[in-house]
Amino acid sequence: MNRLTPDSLARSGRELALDRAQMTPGIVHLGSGGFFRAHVAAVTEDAMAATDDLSWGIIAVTQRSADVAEQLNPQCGLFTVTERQPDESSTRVVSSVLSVIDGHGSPGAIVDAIADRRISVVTLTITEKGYRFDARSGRLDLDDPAVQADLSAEGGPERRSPTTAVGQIAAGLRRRFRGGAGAITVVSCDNLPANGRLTQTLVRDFLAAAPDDDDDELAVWIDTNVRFPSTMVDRMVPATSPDDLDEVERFLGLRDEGAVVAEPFWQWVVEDDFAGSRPPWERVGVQFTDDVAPWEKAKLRLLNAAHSLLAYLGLLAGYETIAETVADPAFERIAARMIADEALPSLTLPRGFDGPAYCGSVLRRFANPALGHSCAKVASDGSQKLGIRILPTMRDALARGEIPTASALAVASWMHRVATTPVARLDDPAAAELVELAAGHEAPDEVVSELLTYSRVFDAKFAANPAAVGAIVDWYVLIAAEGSDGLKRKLLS
Ligand code: CS2
Repeated sequence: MNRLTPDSLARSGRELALDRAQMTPGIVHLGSGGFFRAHVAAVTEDAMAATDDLSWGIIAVTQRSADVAEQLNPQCGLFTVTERQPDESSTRVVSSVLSVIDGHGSPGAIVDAIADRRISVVTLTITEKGYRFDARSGRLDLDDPAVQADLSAEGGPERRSPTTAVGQIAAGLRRRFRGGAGAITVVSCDNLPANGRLTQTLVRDFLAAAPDDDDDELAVWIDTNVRFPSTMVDRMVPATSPDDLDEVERFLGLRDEGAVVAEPFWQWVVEDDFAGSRPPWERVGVQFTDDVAPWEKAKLRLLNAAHSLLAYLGLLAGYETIAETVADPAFERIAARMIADEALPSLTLPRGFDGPAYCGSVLRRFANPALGHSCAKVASDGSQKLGIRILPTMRDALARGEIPTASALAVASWMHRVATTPVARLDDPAAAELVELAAGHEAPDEVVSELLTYSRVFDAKFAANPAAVGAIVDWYVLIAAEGSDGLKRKLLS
């Protein structure tokens, strides 16, 4: 097998977009999954290529497994991104990643990388659960075993190797402060509201819980030298399948074990609040703004909410992908209703943002059959997603005196999945607790009321709202009694 590397690529007559000999590291990226490769890494390559500023090479870090390091390091960081549309696809080689640190095997190297004075930006795509925060308070979850392990390590966070992203950033900042390495900006790129503010709070919480002698000076240094801008990121990136790898190999004549596929669309809105220099991302279409909140909110409540609803409905009906699910008229109709009638009225849209057009484009993007975005992937980690994507819309609608029935279906179909899926197959960090809550209950109203006691997702006021609970129970009763066929009949009636 002839692997993708700079040499093999050159031998095949293709050129990289960047002069790798001149490229120096400027970014450390935590969480190097497909989304990072198709979004942050590709956009950063474009920005370097457009400006000849080659100081933004990326040191990528994997957090949970060595896979990406094993895929990309033998390829000197190179990988392909294949953009898929219904009737065409195009593949490019991305060369902005210099190397990958296996955070699992050598977590200390991550702290070293963040403390490197050539680095002035840390980007993160670690998914919702990677933040290890308590959604009720928006604070670091001090009961989380991994957080506890990072905090209790002998000698404080700098003299050992934290394994959580927040612990790594905190230790890296402490080392930068002590080593005089200069200002740095931490850019969260996960689907969380106010993701920058959240990251800042969690890093502060971590440092407060791991006190050291120079904490007062460190806190002042962080306030002056570290920024945590919020961002809104968007691009659908399904898991890469073995067929995808074979297709890229046929196209390139080289084997790329780190290949990713993505939809053509991407968007990145970034709060313009950086401590030092930053990549010239604005040159290639990244939008900088003073206020990202309306963008984040709109994307979470429209795109991500509809995605989650369709994922649970798709699993219920036995569909493999989001595209198949949204092609079902019953499901397309309820998703459209949820975002247009329930979510949109709850939003203050950013200037220039056409709400109805956005809703239409989201459903069209979902319908891209070439993407193969699995329902299972989008349905994963529901306990981390529903409270952010669905419940705020429901609360706002209830406050307006409306009953958000379409959003209630997202909750009911998630609950039905929790109650009917073996714990080992429920891909969710709270799987064991959720399944235990539902266990032993058959009656829909009991299952619903048990799951509503899960306070990391549902607050007591919501759980006691008769209109919300009634709407969820009604859907649950229908699903339990008549399955997806009965549900579809109802949705089309
Ligand atoms: C999806 C997102 O997996 C999920 O939960 O809703 O990853 C979605 O594809 C992206 O946010 C699109 O930008």
